[in-house]
Amino acid sequence: MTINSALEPALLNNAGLTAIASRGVTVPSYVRSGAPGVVHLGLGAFHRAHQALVFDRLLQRGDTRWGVFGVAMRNSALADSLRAQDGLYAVQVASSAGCQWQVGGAIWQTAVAAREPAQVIAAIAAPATRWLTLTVTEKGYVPELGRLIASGLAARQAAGLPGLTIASCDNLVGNGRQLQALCVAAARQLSPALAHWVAGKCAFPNSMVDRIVPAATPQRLAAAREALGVADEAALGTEAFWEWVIERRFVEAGDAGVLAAAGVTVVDDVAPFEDAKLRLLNGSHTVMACLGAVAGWPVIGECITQPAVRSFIHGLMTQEVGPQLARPDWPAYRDALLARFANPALQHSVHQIATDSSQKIPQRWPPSVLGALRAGLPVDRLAFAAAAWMRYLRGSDESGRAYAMNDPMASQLQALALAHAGDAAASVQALGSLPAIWGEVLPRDQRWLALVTRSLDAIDGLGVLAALERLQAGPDGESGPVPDS
Ligand code: CS2
Repeated sequence: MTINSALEPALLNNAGLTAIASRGVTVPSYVRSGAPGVVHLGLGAFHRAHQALVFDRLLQRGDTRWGVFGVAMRNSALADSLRAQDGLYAVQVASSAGCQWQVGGAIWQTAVAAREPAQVIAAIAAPATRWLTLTVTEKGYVPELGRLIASGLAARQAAGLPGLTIASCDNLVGNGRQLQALCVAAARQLSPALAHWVAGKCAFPNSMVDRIVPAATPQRLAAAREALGVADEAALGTEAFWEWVIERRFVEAGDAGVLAAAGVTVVDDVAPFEDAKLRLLNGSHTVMACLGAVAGWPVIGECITQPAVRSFIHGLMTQEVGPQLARPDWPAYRDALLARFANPALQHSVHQIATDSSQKIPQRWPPSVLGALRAGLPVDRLAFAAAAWMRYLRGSDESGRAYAMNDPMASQLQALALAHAGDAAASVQALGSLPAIWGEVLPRDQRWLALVTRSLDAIDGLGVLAALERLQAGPDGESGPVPDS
């Protein structure tokens, strides 16, 4: 034994599972080999703590078709860590009843799309593959992705294999339809016959996926080592809540019943669920991310436990967004969200959520603003959200501490925000007029722009917390106190 191996704890892998189970951790008890039935693109934390655990549940029930060929788009360190661990990783699930560790076993093989595209194409084209799932983030839906998928599908068509069920699990409106358009367009570049085959033989269900999965921290990895007795470089933490609502649109119709038995909700129309989730959960997340970054509250749990933030988020959901939603149980979903945001075990970083805000805001806020304006609902809190984002873009908090912004438009947006800092009207004119973020209508809506300007002025003059309090006190005709009923 070398000195190193004596000091370094062993890694999580197949051989250690029995010992890990004896520590009270749930581990996969099925055979983890064979040809995977699912190819997943985007191996990030979300997939591993969500769909991959649904597939784990199906495998645990003896349905061997749900092993995953996991593809990291670029992150070779993650794919290599998982490979060194036989695809295993631990998830700490935190509920009000306490924390429970489980080891997910659905990932059987891994590859990196940027490094091993031929392996990914071969996996999509493999006879055993039935599903392709994706979590590639909002900015991942680019022609290059379409070309990768179309190359795999071309090989399937040429081999006379059946089409695939191809499920986008990203936070986009009509995610299945958007992915279908991308794949059919890429297929058309290869041949009109392939485009026809993809449109006719593959199924692109829309779906809504929900589970809060913060990026792993060194503390989480240390806790995993403690619980497992071995090191796990891919360990994660998440909440007990999860929801996957998917449109009934599958190559094999029987998959509906199989997924439903594992806790997935199969529906004819995902839109009411998707709207509620994007606008209530993600919309609130993005505003808290901006407020927290500026005020110096590092995690969502710290934001939502401030009374002024909690009543702001409650009012945003209750008065401005909720009444527009078709999801019938949205008040219960809202109440559950307030509790989920406060989960102290999550430690969900505001800067993680603020990442790529320019790509996220278009799905999360403008549809609610437009809907509220049409319905005669207030938009004061949505305007405050827009102002908080404009303040966030300056890149430093209220104590003057600079933070990094991780966003494809960061330098352009920061330059605009800094050029007009201190002049709310000019800031709103510059940042509120971008059609890529706000669409075509809001940049011309003077009432909306005036409300955003007023909020940005208040944030600049009073600071985030006092501006939030004033917005809700409403002495000069702002949104006013939340009515009791
Ligand atoms: C978050 C989401 O980072 C973000 O943008 O809003 O990842 C959110 O936690 C999930 O969509 C929850 O289902």
